[in-house]
Parts: sequence; structure tokens; C-alpha cells
Amino acid sequence: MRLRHRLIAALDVPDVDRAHAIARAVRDRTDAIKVNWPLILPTGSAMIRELAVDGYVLCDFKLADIPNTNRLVVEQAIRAGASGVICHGFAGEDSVRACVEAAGGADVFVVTELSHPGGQEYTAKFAEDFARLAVRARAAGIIAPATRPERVKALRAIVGSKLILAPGVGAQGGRASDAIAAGADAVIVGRAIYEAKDPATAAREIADEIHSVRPR
Ligand code: NUP
Repeated sequence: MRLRHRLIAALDVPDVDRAHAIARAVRDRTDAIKVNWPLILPTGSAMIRELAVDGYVLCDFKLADIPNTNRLVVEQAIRAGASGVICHGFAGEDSVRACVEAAGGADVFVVTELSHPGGQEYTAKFAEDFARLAVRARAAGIIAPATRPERVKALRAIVGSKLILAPGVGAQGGRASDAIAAGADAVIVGRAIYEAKDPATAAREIADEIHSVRPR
């Protein structure tokens, strides 16, 4: 993933026309469009294919299955045009390795600690283990919570130069500049962009905030 803006838009918009309109509006202010089930269930892999024409698509399928099923899903995502996929660490190293192998040269990101309050109940207890697993399995990077910048900092110490993508900015209460200052390479932002009256302006403002702490 090439990071220029350090901003990834989460397009959790089930309406195909609105999703395309928002993607077009924010493309040149973001490094990637992240898609998840709210968009892919109604639109299918055709949506991945269409979005991939204009750049990096990150499939946030949070894969947590047996290695064979993970592999089959990743193969389909890559075939449709995805440049990256997100998987969970808790399914174990063989399951993560299956994603990395199936991705070929594409990126795999491993969720460490989920950004919502419930993420502290279970995932936080194993987040360091998941980060070490991501390094061993040669994943491109990890997902770490922008809602808890001190955790981003702790996980950075484990993953070295691997990428850290941080969701939880805006609607979940995190600040983009705090996450970047704590060591995230990029933030993932959904509602604060796609629910904004003007998504392009919202994306530009977040990118400006990021560049106030980490100049281009
Ligand atoms: O820990 C995570 N937290 C999180 O919010 C891991 C994620 N992948 N996400 C995703 O990021 C979540 O599924 C959603 O697509 C996006 C955040 O959206 P929002 O809270 O900015 O609207």
C-alpha cells in the first residue's frame, strides 16, 4: 500500500450508487477504499471489481476461519481486484498464513485489538500475540485501535516497520492526529466521511489534521 494521504475511507454504504459517488468524491484524498459486508453483501464481488479500476481496494472481511476457507475467500477477493484483505489473528497462525499465501503479493492485515469498547474484553488481552503472529506470518501489517493511541504505540514497538492501520476515528471517538502521532501509518475512517454532508471536504479536513502532525 502506497501511503500519500495516510487516510483510508471505509465505504460501509449499502447503496451502490451512493457508494460509487462517495468513492469518486474521496478517491484523490485517500490511499484506499475499504469495503466490508454492508456494501459487499448487496453488491457482490462486482463492486470490488468496479472500485479497483480506480485504485486500492481493501477487503475488510475479518477472516477467522480454517486455513482452507480463508484461502478460498482470499483467492476470490484477489481475483475480483482487491489489493489487500483483513483477517483476524485469533483463528491461529495457520489461518493467517493461509491468507498470506493466497494473497500472493497482495497485502494482508491482521486485526490485533478491536477499536470498540468490547475490544478490550478479549482481543486486547492477546493483541501483542496477534502482532507478533502478523510479523512471523509476513503480513503487510496490523489493524490497531485509533480509540486507544497508547495501544497503537505499544503495538508499534512489536511490529517495527510493518504497516499499522488504525480505525476508530470520528464516530468511535478517536482522533486521526492522535493515532498518527502514536505511530499509526494511516487511519481508517467510515461514518465521519460517508455520513458527512460533503464527504470530499470531510476527507480533506482529516487529511489536513494528519499532516499537521506528520508532514507529507
Ligand atoms: O478494530 C476495528 N475497528 C473498526 O472500526 C477493525 C475494523 N476493521 N474496523 C472497521 O473500520 C469497521 O468495521 C468499519 O468498517 C470501520 C470504522 O468505521 P467508522 O466507525 O469510522 O464508521
